[in-house]
Amino acid sequence: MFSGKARAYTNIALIKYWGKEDQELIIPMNNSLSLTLDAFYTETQVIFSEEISEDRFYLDNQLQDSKATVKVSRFLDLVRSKAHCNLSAVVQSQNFVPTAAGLASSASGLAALAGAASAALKLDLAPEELSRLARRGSGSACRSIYGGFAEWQKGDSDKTSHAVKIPSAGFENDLSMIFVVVNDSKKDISSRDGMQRTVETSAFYPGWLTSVPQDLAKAKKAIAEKDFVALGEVTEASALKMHGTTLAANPPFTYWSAESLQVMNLVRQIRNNGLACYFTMDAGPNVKILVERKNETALLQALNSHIATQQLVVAHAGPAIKILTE
Ligand code: 2P0
Repeated sequence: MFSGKARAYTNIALIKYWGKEDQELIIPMNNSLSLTLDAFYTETQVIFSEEISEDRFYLDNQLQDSKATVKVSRFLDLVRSKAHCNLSAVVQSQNFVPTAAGLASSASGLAALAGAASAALKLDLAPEELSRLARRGSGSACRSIYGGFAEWQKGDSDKTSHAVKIPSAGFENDLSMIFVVVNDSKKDISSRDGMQRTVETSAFYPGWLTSVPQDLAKAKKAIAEKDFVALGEVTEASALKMHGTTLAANPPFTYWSAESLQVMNLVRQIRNNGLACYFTMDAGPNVKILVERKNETALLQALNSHIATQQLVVAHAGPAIKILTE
């Protein structure tokens, strides 16, 4: 029996990943930059054993169906092949999220799975190798190997596409991210399907790709100079550009709901009143607001009269993946 356990934290991209150059290897079309957060994480234990004949996957103590299990099995196959192991595994995953409002993340989930499975089979991977492995499960997971700021360098092969830590002299500890959980009645389009449709059909996609290098450079300069306003501006711009591409896809789609727009407008209004804060959004209707930690309470007060407290989740910079002893 070979057992390993890991805890990985989710990350939110400030410069977004949107589109794949290679769908099988998950090589992205552009570099991205993220902040790992403390509020949401996944703990996963993987036990490879001769006593079972097929993989079993439990999420939050519930045995998952064959569709969810196949995804985990495919990922485990990568780890098994690296370790020359043909044992089946029991995977137990727990998502730790402050509310039950659909905030579970594939980034923390696949990073934790990569960490636990590779630890179980004693692969002893360096961070960049673990990042490469996590990337094969879900692109954004490769950034959750690191605490604080990380950049996923797209590279051009399985070997060269991985995340690296961005030196920041602790700037991430000056920041807060407030999640605004909004309701959405629309049917979901997974980020995997959404980004692929955008790459293949959106008239705006070439514009997105052209703009990323400048935005990435701005974000890295802002981090180096601890310039919150510059980082906030480019974060919001990157999200708006990414979401702009989906409107020109065929068929067109958007992850925004009416409530998302209301929250975005509220953020602009609060900013116009003198409190520096900036929004970002991912493949769903929730809005995340970046603010300096010293202004976190003031922002929560400003949001208070418009948004119910239960809809707000406060996060700060989180740590790197941790391999846990059982
Ligand atoms: C990001 N997103 O940079 C972007 C912005 C959503 C919007 O990475 O297909 O679950 O597994 O590589 O990583 C979410 O997509 O997609 C994502 P796959 P993933 O965070």
